[in-house]
Amino acid sequence: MLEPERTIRSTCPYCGVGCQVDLLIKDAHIFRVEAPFDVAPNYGRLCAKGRFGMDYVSHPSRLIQPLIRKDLGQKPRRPVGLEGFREATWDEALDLAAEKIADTVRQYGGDAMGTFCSAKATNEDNYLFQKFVRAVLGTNNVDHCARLCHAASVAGLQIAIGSSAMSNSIAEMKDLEVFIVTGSNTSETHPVISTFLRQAVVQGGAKLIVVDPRGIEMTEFATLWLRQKPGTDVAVFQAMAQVIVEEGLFDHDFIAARTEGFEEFTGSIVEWTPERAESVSGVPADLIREAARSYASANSAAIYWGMGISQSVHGTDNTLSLANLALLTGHIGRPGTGLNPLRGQNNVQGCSDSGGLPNVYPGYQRIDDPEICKKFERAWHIATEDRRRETGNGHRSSVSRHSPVFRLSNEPGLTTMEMVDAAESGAIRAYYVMGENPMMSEPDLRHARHVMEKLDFVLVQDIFLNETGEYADIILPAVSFAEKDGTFTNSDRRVQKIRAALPAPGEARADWEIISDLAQRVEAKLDREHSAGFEFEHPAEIWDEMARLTPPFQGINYKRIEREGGVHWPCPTPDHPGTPCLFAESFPRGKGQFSAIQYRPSEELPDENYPFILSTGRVLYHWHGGTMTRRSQLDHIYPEATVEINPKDAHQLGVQEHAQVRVRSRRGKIEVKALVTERSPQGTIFIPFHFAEAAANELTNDVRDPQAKIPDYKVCAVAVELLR
Ligand SMILES: Nc1nc2c(c(=O)[nH]1)N[C@H]1C(S)=C(S)[C@@H](COP(=O)(O)OP(=O)(O)OC[C@H]3O[C@@H](n4cnc5c(=O)[nH]c(N)nc54)[C@H](O)[C@@H]3O)O[C@H]1N2
Ligand SMILES: Nc1nc2c(c(=O)[nH]1)N[C@H]1C(S)=C(S)[C@@H](COP(=O)(O)OP(=O)(O)OC[C@H]3O[C@@H](n4cnc5c(=O)[nH]c(N)nc54)[C@H](O)[C@@H]3O)O[C@H]1N2
Ligand code: SF4
Ligand SMILES: [Mo]
Repeated sequence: MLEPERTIRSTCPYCGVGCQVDLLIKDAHIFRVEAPFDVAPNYGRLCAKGRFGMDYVSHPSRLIQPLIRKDLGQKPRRPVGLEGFREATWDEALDLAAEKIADTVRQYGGDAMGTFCSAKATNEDNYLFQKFVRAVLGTNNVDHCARLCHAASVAGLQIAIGSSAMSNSIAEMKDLEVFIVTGSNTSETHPVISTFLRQAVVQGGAKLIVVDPRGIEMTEFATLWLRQKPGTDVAVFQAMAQVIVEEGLFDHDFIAARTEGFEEFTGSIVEWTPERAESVSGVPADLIREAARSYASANSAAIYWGMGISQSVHGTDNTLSLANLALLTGHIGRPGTGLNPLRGQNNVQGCSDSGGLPNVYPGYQRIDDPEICKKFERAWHIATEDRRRETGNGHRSSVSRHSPVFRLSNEPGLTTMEMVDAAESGAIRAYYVMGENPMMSEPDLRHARHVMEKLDFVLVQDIFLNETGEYADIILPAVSFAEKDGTFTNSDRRVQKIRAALPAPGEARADWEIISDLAQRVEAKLDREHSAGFEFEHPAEIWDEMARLTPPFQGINYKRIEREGGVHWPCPTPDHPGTPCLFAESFPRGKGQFSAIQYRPSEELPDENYPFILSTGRVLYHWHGGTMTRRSQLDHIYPEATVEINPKDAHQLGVQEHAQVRVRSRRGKIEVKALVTERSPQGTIFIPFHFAEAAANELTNDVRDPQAKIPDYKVCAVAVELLR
């Protein structure tokens, strides 16, 4: 057996569970991954990706040198592989990137930049990224994949309670009494969490209510399975609320003390009887009644959800319909209860927390609050000149004689999908994409490609050349999680460490180092009098700067994380224990807000020409656009694109197991291998979006939820035909 040269404790780079791992290293390779039994949140458990999926780190196609496009400046921009780039030194690549960015800002203003930070990168990387965007480029156009993910959960929870993180902890899961899992294929997407949920049922006798159109593995140990038609959640959850109200199962005291809007809400659900919901959703009325009684009469009951709720044209309403249930029953603010959106990426919670959003600084401090804005301007040495002169002679006009004084923008920036629109209209001229792959993850890729072709300048920073990198003018090679220090924040808000276990491949540098170098070059080109501050020796210093400016992080530092393994924010002071369970006393918005909402059908429903609903999502062995997992041995287990088809539909189409089929929508077509399975309800097919050669997003629709701006990845209309 191989003996490790060293063993390094780190955090899994895949999903938001944030499993703690021990990386066993020999000859500059991770040759085995183990999990410590004594450490939260996974206590020795790992899934296939954590255990076997880390080998992407040593894949020969890792980027090891900066690259510059050979046909730089040619329009329209075409996607090219490695052969379309030439190697460059860091100096050349960064200088050119800085020149292009500074040009864009000078010519069109900072708002002409569209920037994407990364839920794969650390809190420190993302803090610095948004600092660069805000304090140097002068725009709030910064967003990340959360927009394509839990945006509607965030929008709904903000309305209902004024916070958007998961309210309760992973540690509570094994002791649940009753819980609802909806729109979450937990055993494939948060596998270690699913083992705790399963333990609650199998060992603790907990009751699980699954509300999901697909026959996912979670249904196998569910007490109740409500199999609704895709996109009909509001009807089902409103009807559950109707039962709870009609049968008097609600919590009077909680409603009186901690909520508002109850009267209006009850008025809005009177007509949503289980029978009416059945006619819309196909879920038998009695099942809805049973689920409502079970959830409402438990001492404690929790709700967990995923993309089936959020990625919808009415994702915000879906979320509100879940929040209504928790507020009705008082199942929030205690262990074993709560509203729990399971966060997807390893650090999507942290990327948002660190200010990677267009409307807030770190810690969700609003960019349009003048006091907050002043705080950040002071910390980032902005407009100091301006302030001096203001206090000196009382008016600002004197300063604009030379050049306008730079201030932080208090205009909310554009969201991911709005940036695509702005790039199309020409309002955005250049992109900076760190650790995302929009050319696989955005809906309607034909449209997304068209937009990429038009941009003046595209800067990509990644560990591999992905489908988005193919459109880049310059590619900056980043190190992976295994080659740097930093922190990730998992789904239950626990800030945990990653630690450098391997040397950087080639000349690759940590994201924070790249950003800080680039930022200083752009500052120089824009003749900024003072640097906003990008000189750091170690990510711990970046964390400390962010924590100083962010009240809920102020009690957290690297030493403490080292000592305790991880700390749950909010943690306002060094002697605060951290907060695994939120909202015991009150909600951030004060009282919980009931919402009167109405069921609305999905946007693009099947018709004669496109008779099936397409639902897209994930499988256990792959990750999003596949950039990482398809460069791992996991790809041997699940090597090709598939479509799940119900046996009755397959029969009608003449499709046998493993036949090749073509799937078409109004936007594109792909060819995939059929899996004939009852997992798919009749009339709905399911395609994972991991495979570039048959990208599900060629088919999807970019129609969005009006509040959350999230596209509907779960319902569009397609046609299926047998190829061979
Ligand atoms: N293996 C793997 N794990 C991952 C990821 C990955 O790419 N691969 N990605 C991570 C990320 S970023 C995320 S966001 C999470 C996502 O985790 P999930 O949300 O669990 O992932 P999806 O595959 O999108 O599954 C959504 C579920 O919603 C159901 N659904 C579809 N339509 C509806 C509907 O109308 N209503 C309801 N209630 N449910 C519906 C689907 O049947 C499915 O069970 O996974 C994370 N974990
Ligand atoms: N059809 C369909 N589309 C979807 C969804 C769906 O359910 N259906 N789900 C949506 C959801 S929930 C999400 S979250 C998005 C995800 O969409 P993206 O975030 O665009 O997808 P990823 O493939 O995770 O992209 C991560 C990139 O980061 C790189 N990377 C990894 N580690 C590092 C690092 O340390 N530094 C840097 N710089 N780069 C790194 C990887 O190589 C990869 O290129 O997809 C969305 N798209
Ligand atoms: S459950 Fe998530 S964090 Fe844990 S090993 Fe699997 S992918 Fe990694
Ligand atoms: Mo996600």
